[in-house]
Amino acid sequence: MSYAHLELVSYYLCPYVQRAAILLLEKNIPHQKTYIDLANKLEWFRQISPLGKVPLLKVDTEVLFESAVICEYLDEITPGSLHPLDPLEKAKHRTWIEFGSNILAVMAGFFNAPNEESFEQKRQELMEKFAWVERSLVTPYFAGESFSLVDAIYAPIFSYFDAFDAIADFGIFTDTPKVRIWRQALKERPSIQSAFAEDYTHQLLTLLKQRTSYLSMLVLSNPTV
Ligand SMILES: N[C@@H](CCC(=O)N[C@@H](CS)C(=O)NCC(=O)O)C(=O)O
Repeated sequence: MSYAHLELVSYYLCPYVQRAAILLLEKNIPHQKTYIDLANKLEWFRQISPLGKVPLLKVDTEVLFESAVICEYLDEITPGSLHPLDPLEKAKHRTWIEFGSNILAVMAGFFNAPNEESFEQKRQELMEKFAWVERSLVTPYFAGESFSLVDAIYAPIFSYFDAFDAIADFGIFTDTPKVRIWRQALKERPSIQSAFAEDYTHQLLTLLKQRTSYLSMLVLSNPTV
């Protein structure tokens, strides 16, 4: 199969970038990766990124942005769609992809909460979100035995929780046994294992230590992390 020249413009710890990285590996698509420093956005990046965000996918001379769109494109240019064929089922999968982005936004609040009260509020919100996911999950993957796009979207969410688990048990998945099974199945998937560097959790914890949030205070006061 021949493809256009694909270049994923990335940032090392970005969960949205990781979605596209998983798709590229899952579907065995030749590509190049370019890492940028989001704290120091270079002019070439500003010129091609309408939102100033990663990921971007350069497709020959064209540029795509927004991770969910990039993932759908990568799925469509390769055989064997990771979306259901039935339009209603496909639409349902897309709604859960959107929900995954919503979870990431709450996670950013959890990561950056300035005090215990707002941290607890975000923790509760995350538990509510995963209770919704629990009701729609089949397992071992989102829709059962077949890996789908929704799986690629949620894997980076769970990778962030690997870092949070190293700090303490925040009990977010205590009441969602199916989500726990799903998380484990994703962790064992080769494309997902290859998408994350071995020191991903360590890097994430290092980033967290540089913040001034309630969670970073918890990391700094935990001698085992
Ligand atoms: N909705 C976007 C979100 C991407 C996003 O928020 N990327 C972050 C890094 S994880 C970013 O580039 N932030 C840079 C900035 O906001 O200046 C997507 O799904 O691609």
